[in-house]
Amino acid sequence: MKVGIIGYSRSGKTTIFNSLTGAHAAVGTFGSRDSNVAVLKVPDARVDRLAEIWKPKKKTYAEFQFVDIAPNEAAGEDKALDSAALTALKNVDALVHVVRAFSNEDIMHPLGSVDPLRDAKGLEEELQLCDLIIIERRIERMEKENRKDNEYQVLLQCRAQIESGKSLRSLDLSVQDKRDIAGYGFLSQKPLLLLGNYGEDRIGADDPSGLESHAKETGLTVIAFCGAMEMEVAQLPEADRAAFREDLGLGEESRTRFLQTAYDMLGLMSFLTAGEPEVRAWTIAKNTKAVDAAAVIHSDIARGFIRAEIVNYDHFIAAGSMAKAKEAGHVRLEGKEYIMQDGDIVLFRFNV
Ligand SMILES: Nc1nc2c(ncn2[C@@H]2O[C@H](COP(=O)(O)OP(=O)(O)O)[C@@H](O)[C@H]2O)c(=O)[nH]1
Ligand SMILES: [Mg+2]
Repeated sequence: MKVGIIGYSRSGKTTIFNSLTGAHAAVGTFGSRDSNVAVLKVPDARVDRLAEIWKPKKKTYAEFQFVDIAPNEAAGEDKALDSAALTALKNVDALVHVVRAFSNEDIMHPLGSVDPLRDAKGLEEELQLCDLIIIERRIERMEKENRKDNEYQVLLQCRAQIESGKSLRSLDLSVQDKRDIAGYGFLSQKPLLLLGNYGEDRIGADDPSGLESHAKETGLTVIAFCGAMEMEVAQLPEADRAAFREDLGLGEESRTRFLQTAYDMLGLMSFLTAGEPEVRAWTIAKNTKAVDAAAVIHSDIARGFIRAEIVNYDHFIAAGSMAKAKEAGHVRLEGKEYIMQDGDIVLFRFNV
Protein backbone atom coordinates (compact mmCIF):
# COMPACT_ATOMS: atom_id res chain seq x y z
CA MET A 1 0.00 0.00 0.00
CA LYS A 2 1.37 3.33 -1.03
CA VAL A 3 -0.20 6.47 0.39
CA GLY A 4 0.44 10.05 -0.71
CA ILE A 5 0.15 12.80 1.92
CA ILE A 6 -1.02 16.03 0.29
CA GLY A 7 -2.21 19.42 1.43
CA TYR A 8 -1.38 23.12 1.41
CA SER A 9 1.94 24.38 2.71
CA ARG A 10 2.24 24.32 6.49
CA SER A 11 -0.95 22.33 6.98
CA GLY A 12 1.10 19.81 8.95
CA LYS A 13 1.83 17.17 6.30
CA THR A 14 5.31 16.44 7.54
CA THR A 15 4.09 16.55 11.14
CA ILE A 16 1.49 13.89 10.35
CA PHE A 17 4.00 11.92 8.32
CA ASN A 18 6.32 11.84 11.33
CA SER A 19 3.56 10.92 13.73
CA LEU A 20 2.44 7.99 11.58
CA THR A 21 5.85 6.59 10.70
CA GLY A 22 7.96 7.71 13.67
CA ALA A 23 10.30 9.43 11.20
CA HIS A 24 12.15 12.61 12.14
CA ALA A 25 11.75 14.67 8.97
CA ALA A 26 12.19 18.42 9.43
CA VAL A 27 9.01 20.40 10.03
CA GLY A 28 8.99 24.14 10.26
CA THR A 29 7.27 27.43 10.04
CA PHE A 30 8.48 27.79 6.49
CA GLY A 31 7.86 24.18 5.62
CA SER A 32 10.33 21.75 4.13
CA ARG A 33 10.90 21.63 0.40
CA ASP A 34 11.86 17.96 0.40
CA SER A 35 9.50 15.09 -0.16
CA ASN A 36 9.89 12.33 2.41
CA VAL A 37 9.28 8.62 2.19
CA ALA A 38 8.88 6.23 5.14
CA VAL A 39 7.14 3.02 6.05
CA LEU A 40 4.61 2.26 8.75
CA LYS A 41 4.60 -1.34 9.86
CA VAL A 42 1.06 -2.38 10.63
CA PRO A 43 0.96 -3.63 14.23
CA ASP A 44 -0.68 -7.06 14.22
CA ALA A 45 -1.02 -9.14 17.39
CA ARG A 46 -1.66 -12.20 15.24
CA VAL A 47 1.80 -11.95 13.70
CA ASP A 48 3.31 -11.67 17.18
CA ARG A 49 1.39 -14.68 18.46
CA LEU A 50 2.25 -16.84 15.44
CA ALA A 51 5.88 -15.86 15.79
CA GLU A 52 5.85 -17.05 19.41
CA ILE A 53 4.59 -20.42 18.19
CA TRP A 54 6.75 -20.87 15.07
CA LYS A 55 9.84 -19.05 16.35
CA PRO A 56 10.71 -18.01 12.79
CA LYS A 57 13.95 -16.42 11.66
CA LYS A 58 11.97 -13.44 10.49
CA LYS A 59 8.77 -11.68 11.49
CA THR A 60 7.26 -9.32 8.92
CA TYR A 61 4.30 -7.00 9.33
CA ALA A 62 2.18 -5.59 6.53
CA GLU A 63 3.42 -2.18 5.45
CA PHE A 64 2.06 1.17 4.42
CA GLN A 65 4.49 3.36 2.54
CA PHE A 66 3.92 7.09 2.93
CA VAL A 67 5.10 9.78 0.56
CA ASP A 68 5.02 13.23 2.14
CA ILE A 69 4.67 15.60 -0.80
CA ALA A 70 6.34 19.01 -0.63
CA PRO A 71 5.12 21.30 -3.40
CA ASN A 72 7.59 23.56 -5.07
CA GLU A 73 7.23 27.22 -4.22
CA ALA A 74 7.29 28.04 -7.95
CA ALA A 75 3.89 26.41 -8.35
CA GLY A 76 2.42 29.29 -6.38
CA GLU A 77 1.77 29.24 -2.67
CA ASP A 78 -1.96 28.96 -3.16
CA LYS A 79 -1.58 25.60 -4.89
CA ALA A 80 -1.08 22.36 -3.03
CA LEU A 81 0.29 20.43 -5.99
CA ASP A 82 2.93 21.04 -8.62
CA SER A 83 4.05 18.89 -11.55
CA ALA A 84 6.67 17.00 -9.53
CA ALA A 85 4.02 16.23 -6.93
CA LEU A 86 1.67 15.00 -9.62
CA THR A 87 4.27 12.59 -10.94
CA ALA A 88 4.98 11.31 -7.43
CA LEU A 89 1.28 10.75 -6.84
CA LYS A 90 0.49 8.86 -10.01
CA ASN A 91 1.46 5.53 -8.47
CA VAL A 92 -0.03 5.86 -5.00
CA ASP A 93 -3.01 3.72 -4.00
CA ALA A 94 -4.67 6.36 -1.84
CA LEU A 95 -4.41 10.01 -0.83
CA VAL A 96 -4.48 11.60 2.59
CA HIS A 97 -5.33 15.29 2.51
CA VAL A 98 -4.00 17.01 5.61
CA VAL A 99 -6.40 19.88 6.20
CA ARG A 100 -5.16 22.59 8.47
CA ALA A 101 -7.59 23.18 11.32
CA PHE A 102 -5.18 24.42 14.00
CA SER A 103 -4.72 28.14 14.57
CA ASN A 104 -1.35 29.71 15.16
CA GLU A 105 -0.68 33.26 14.06
CA ASP A 106 3.03 32.64 13.69
CA ILE A 107 2.41 30.00 11.06
CA MET A 108 1.00 31.62 7.94
CA HIS A 109 -1.61 29.77 5.95
CA PRO A 110 -0.77 30.27 2.25
CA LEU A 111 -4.36 31.42 1.60
CA GLY A 112 -4.25 33.89 4.49
CA SER A 113 -6.69 32.26 6.90
CA VAL A 114 -7.57 28.93 8.45
CA ASP A 115 -10.62 27.53 6.64
CA PRO A 116 -10.80 23.73 6.50
CA LEU A 117 -13.85 23.59 4.24
CA ARG A 118 -12.32 25.93 1.67
CA ASP A 119 -9.14 23.84 1.67
CA ALA A 120 -10.97 20.54 1.33
CA LYS A 121 -12.90 21.83 -1.67
CA GLY A 122 -9.94 23.71 -3.16
CA LEU A 123 -7.63 20.76 -3.22
CA GLU A 124 -10.35 18.49 -4.59
CA GLU A 125 -10.72 20.96 -7.46
CA GLU A 126 -6.99 20.87 -8.07
CA LEU A 127 -7.14 17.09 -8.35
CA GLN A 128 -10.06 17.30 -10.75
CA LEU A 129 -8.37 19.94 -12.87
CA CYS A 130 -5.21 17.85 -13.21
CA ASP A 131 -7.30 14.96 -14.45
CA LEU A 132 -9.32 17.14 -16.79
CA ILE A 133 -6.20 18.46 -18.51
CA ILE A 134 -5.00 14.92 -19.20
CA ILE A 135 -8.47 13.79 -20.31
CA GLU A 136 -8.98 16.66 -22.74
CA ARG A 137 -5.57 16.22 -24.31
CA ARG A 138 -6.21 12.53 -24.72
CA ILE A 139 -9.70 12.93 -26.15
CA GLU A 140 -8.38 15.42 -28.70
CA ARG A 141 -5.69 12.97 -29.83
CA MET A 142 -8.14 10.11 -30.05
CA GLU A 143 -10.56 12.15 -32.13
CA LYS A 144 -7.78 13.02 -34.55
CA GLU A 145 -7.01 9.32 -34.87
CA ASN A 146 -10.72 8.57 -35.14
CA ARG A 147 -10.55 6.20 -32.18
CA LYS A 148 -13.98 5.51 -30.76
CA ASP A 149 -13.29 2.48 -28.58
CA ASN A 150 -14.36 1.86 -24.99
CA GLU A 151 -11.45 3.82 -23.56
CA TYR A 152 -12.64 6.83 -25.54
CA GLN A 153 -16.22 6.42 -24.33
CA VAL A 154 -15.05 6.16 -20.71
CA LEU A 155 -12.93 9.29 -21.09
CA LEU A 156 -15.99 11.17 -22.36
CA GLN A 157 -17.84 10.05 -19.23
CA CYS A 158 -14.93 11.17 -17.08
CA ARG A 159 -14.86 14.57 -18.73
CA ALA A 160 -18.59 15.08 -18.17
CA GLN A 161 -18.20 14.04 -14.54
CA ILE A 162 -15.48 16.59 -13.83
CA GLU A 163 -17.23 19.31 -15.81
CA SER A 164 -20.20 18.83 -13.51
CA GLY A 165 -17.90 19.54 -10.57
CA LYS A 166 -17.57 15.96 -9.35
CA SER A 167 -14.60 13.69 -8.83
CA LEU A 168 -13.97 10.52 -10.80
CA ARG A 169 -14.10 8.60 -7.52
CA SER A 170 -17.90 8.81 -7.51
CA LEU A 171 -18.32 7.85 -11.17
CA ASP A 172 -19.93 4.46 -11.52
CA LEU A 173 -17.65 2.46 -13.82
CA SER A 174 -17.53 -1.22 -14.71
CA VAL A 175 -14.48 -3.33 -13.99
CA GLN A 176 -13.57 -3.19 -17.69
CA ASP A 177 -14.02 0.60 -17.81
CA LYS A 178 -11.73 0.98 -14.82
CA ARG A 179 -9.16 -1.26 -16.43
CA ASP A 180 -9.24 0.82 -19.62
CA ILE A 181 -8.31 4.02 -17.79
CA ALA A 182 -6.13 2.54 -15.04
CA GLY A 183 -2.95 3.61 -16.80
CA TYR A 184 -3.73 7.31 -16.37
CA GLY A 185 -3.60 7.11 -12.56
CA PHE A 186 -6.29 9.80 -12.30
CA LEU A 187 -5.96 11.60 -8.99
CA SER A 188 -9.61 12.41 -8.36
CA GLN A 189 -10.32 8.69 -8.80
CA LYS A 190 -8.05 7.63 -5.94
CA PRO A 191 -9.57 6.99 -2.51
CA LEU A 192 -9.18 10.15 -0.43
CA LEU A 193 -9.03 10.45 3.33
CA LEU A 194 -9.53 13.90 4.82
CA LEU A 195 -7.35 14.31 7.88
CA GLY A 196 -8.33 17.34 9.95
CA ASN A 197 -5.22 18.58 11.71
CA TYR A 198 -6.60 20.24 14.83
CA GLY A 199 -4.93 22.19 17.58
CA GLU A 200 -4.70 21.07 21.16
CA ASP A 201 -8.00 22.83 21.92
CA ARG A 202 -9.93 20.55 19.61
CA ILE A 203 -9.73 17.48 21.81
CA GLY A 204 -13.31 16.53 22.64
CA ALA A 205 -14.91 19.27 20.51
CA ASP A 206 -17.73 18.44 18.13
CA ASP A 207 -16.95 18.92 14.38
CA PRO A 208 -15.90 22.57 14.87
CA SER A 209 -14.78 23.03 11.27
CA GLY A 210 -17.67 21.47 9.39
CA LEU A 211 -15.27 18.96 7.85
CA GLU A 212 -17.25 16.01 9.10
CA SER A 213 -20.53 17.14 7.60
CA HIS A 214 -18.75 18.00 4.36
CA ALA A 215 -17.29 14.50 4.24
CA LYS A 216 -20.71 12.99 4.82
CA GLU A 217 -22.22 14.97 1.93
CA THR A 218 -19.45 14.06 -0.48
CA GLY A 219 -19.03 10.44 0.58
CA LEU A 220 -15.52 10.96 1.87
CA THR A 221 -13.98 9.66 5.06
CA VAL A 222 -12.62 12.07 7.64
CA ILE A 223 -10.42 11.57 10.66
CA ALA A 224 -9.38 14.09 13.32
CA PHE A 225 -5.79 14.37 14.47
CA CYS A 226 -3.82 16.57 16.74
CA GLY A 227 -0.67 16.53 14.66
CA ALA A 228 1.77 18.45 16.83
CA MET A 229 1.02 16.41 19.95
CA GLU A 230 0.88 13.14 18.07
CA MET A 231 4.30 13.80 16.58
CA GLU A 232 5.74 14.55 20.00
CA VAL A 233 4.42 11.29 21.37
CA ALA A 234 5.48 9.26 18.32
CA GLN A 235 9.04 10.41 18.77
CA LEU A 236 9.23 9.32 22.42
CA PRO A 237 10.68 5.94 23.37
CA GLU A 238 7.93 3.36 23.04
CA ALA A 239 7.82 2.60 26.79
CA ASP A 240 6.86 6.22 27.62
CA ARG A 241 4.15 6.74 25.04
CA ALA A 242 1.12 5.32 26.82
CA ALA A 243 1.67 7.41 29.96
CA PHE A 244 2.12 10.57 27.86
CA ARG A 245 -1.02 9.90 25.86
CA GLU A 246 -2.96 9.68 29.08
CA ASP A 247 -1.43 12.87 30.50
CA LEU A 248 -2.25 14.79 27.33
CA GLY A 249 -5.78 13.44 27.12
CA LEU A 250 -5.10 11.91 23.69
CA GLY A 251 -7.30 8.95 22.90
CA GLU A 252 -6.32 5.76 21.23
CA GLU A 253 -2.96 5.48 19.50
CA SER A 254 -3.19 7.62 16.37
CA ARG A 255 -1.59 5.04 14.12
CA THR A 256 -4.11 2.42 15.19
CA ARG A 257 -6.96 4.81 14.52
CA PHE A 258 -5.49 5.80 11.19
CA LEU A 259 -4.95 2.21 10.11
CA GLN A 260 -8.44 1.10 11.09
CA THR A 261 -9.93 3.95 9.11
CA ALA A 262 -7.66 3.31 6.13
CA TYR A 263 -8.37 -0.44 6.06
CA ASP A 264 -12.11 0.25 6.19
CA MET A 265 -12.05 2.98 3.61
CA LEU A 266 -9.88 1.02 1.19
CA GLY A 267 -11.67 -2.27 1.80
CA LEU A 268 -8.51 -4.05 2.89
CA MET A 269 -7.80 -7.11 4.99
CA SER A 270 -4.80 -9.27 5.88
CA PHE A 271 -3.90 -12.88 5.46
CA LEU A 272 -0.98 -14.63 7.12
CA THR A 273 1.76 -17.04 6.20
CA ALA A 274 3.61 -18.93 8.89
CA GLY A 275 6.66 -21.18 8.87
CA GLU A 276 10.15 -21.47 10.25
CA PRO A 277 11.76 -19.02 7.84
CA GLU A 278 9.14 -16.32 8.28
CA VAL A 279 5.83 -15.36 9.85
CA ARG A 280 4.23 -12.63 7.81
CA ALA A 281 1.08 -10.57 7.27
CA TRP A 282 0.02 -9.56 3.76
CA THR A 283 -2.48 -6.88 2.85
CA ILE A 284 -5.04 -7.54 0.13
CA ALA A 285 -8.41 -6.17 -0.93
CA LYS A 286 -11.47 -7.87 0.50
CA ASN A 287 -13.00 -10.47 -1.84
CA THR A 288 -9.63 -11.41 -3.32
CA LYS A 289 -9.39 -14.92 -4.78
CA ALA A 290 -6.78 -17.35 -3.48
CA VAL A 291 -4.87 -17.28 -6.75
CA ASP A 292 -4.66 -13.48 -6.67
CA ALA A 293 -3.54 -13.54 -3.05
CA ALA A 294 -0.80 -15.97 -4.11
CA ALA A 295 0.31 -13.45 -6.73
CA VAL A 296 0.87 -10.88 -3.99
CA ILE A 297 3.58 -13.17 -2.59
CA HIS A 298 5.10 -14.16 -5.93
CA SER A 299 3.84 -14.42 -9.49
CA ASP A 300 5.30 -17.96 -9.74
CA ILE A 301 3.07 -19.14 -6.91
CA ALA A 302 0.01 -17.88 -8.76
CA ARG A 303 1.21 -19.32 -12.07
CA GLY A 304 1.89 -22.77 -10.64
CA PHE A 305 -1.00 -22.70 -8.18
CA ILE A 306 -2.15 -26.20 -7.15
CA ARG A 307 -4.15 -25.53 -3.99
CA ALA A 308 -4.14 -23.53 -0.77
CA GLU A 309 -4.11 -25.11 2.67
CA ILE A 310 -5.99 -22.73 4.90
CA VAL A 311 -6.82 -22.47 8.57
CA ASN A 312 -8.27 -19.30 10.00
CA TYR A 313 -6.22 -17.69 12.78
CA ASP A 314 -9.05 -17.83 15.31
CA HIS A 315 -9.67 -21.53 14.68
CA PHE A 316 -5.97 -22.26 14.90
CA ILE A 317 -5.55 -20.46 18.21
CA ALA A 318 -8.71 -22.02 19.66
CA ALA A 319 -7.50 -25.50 18.64
CA GLY A 320 -4.07 -24.91 20.15
CA SER A 321 -1.98 -26.55 17.44
CA MET A 322 -2.00 -27.34 13.73
CA ALA A 323 -2.58 -31.05 14.48
CA LYS A 324 -5.60 -30.29 16.64
CA ALA A 325 -6.98 -27.81 14.12
CA LYS A 326 -6.72 -30.57 11.48
CA GLU A 327 -8.49 -33.03 13.77
CA ALA A 328 -11.30 -30.55 14.26
CA GLY A 329 -11.62 -30.20 10.49
CA HIS A 330 -10.55 -26.55 10.42
CA VAL A 331 -7.70 -27.01 7.97
CA ARG A 332 -9.20 -26.88 4.50
CA LEU A 333 -7.91 -27.39 0.99
CA GLU A 334 -9.08 -24.61 -1.27
CA GLY A 335 -8.77 -23.91 -4.98
CA LYS A 336 -7.95 -20.82 -7.01
CA GLU A 337 -11.43 -19.37 -6.74
CA TYR A 338 -11.64 -19.45 -2.94
CA ILE A 339 -12.39 -15.99 -1.51
CA MET A 340 -9.77 -15.14 1.11
CA GLN A 341 -10.95 -14.22 4.61
CA ASP A 342 -9.31 -11.87 7.09
CA GLY A 343 -6.89 -13.81 9.28
CA ASP A 344 -6.55 -16.84 7.03
CA ILE A 345 -3.25 -18.63 7.64
CA VAL A 346 -2.27 -19.96 4.23
CA LEU A 347 0.17 -22.43 2.76
CA PHE A 348 0.15 -22.27 -1.03
CA ARG A 349 1.08 -25.47 -2.87
CA PHE A 350 2.43 -24.73 -6.31
CA ASN A 351 4.52 -26.20 -9.06
CA VAL A 352 6.45 -24.27 -11.70
N1 LIG B 1 -0.23 24.14 16.96
C1 LIG B 1 -0.06 23.23 16.04
N2 LIG B 1 0.93 23.39 15.14
C2 LIG B 1 1.12 22.45 14.20
C3 LIG B 1 0.28 21.31 14.12
N3 LIG B 1 0.69 20.56 13.08
C4 LIG B 1 1.73 21.23 12.52
N4 LIG B 1 2.00 22.37 13.19
C5 LIG B 1 3.06 23.34 12.89
O1 LIG B 1 2.87 23.85 11.58
C6 LIG B 1 4.11 24.08 10.94
C7 LIG B 1 4.13 23.40 9.60
O2 LIG B 1 4.11 22.00 9.79
P1 LIG B 1 4.69 20.99 8.70
O3 LIG B 1 4.38 19.63 9.19
O4 LIG B 1 6.09 21.33 8.37
O5 LIG B 1 3.73 21.37 7.48
P2 LIG B 1 3.83 20.97 5.91
O6 LIG B 1 4.36 22.15 5.21
O7 LIG B 1 2.42 20.71 5.51
O8 LIG B 1 4.69 19.76 5.81
C8 LIG B 1 5.18 23.56 11.90
O9 LIG B 1 5.74 24.67 12.57
C9 LIG B 1 4.41 22.67 12.84
O10 LIG B 1 5.02 22.60 14.10
C10 LIG B 1 -0.76 21.15 15.12
O11 LIG B 1 -1.52 20.18 15.14
N5 LIG B 1 -0.88 22.14 16.03
MG1 LIG C 1 6.46 19.36 4.77
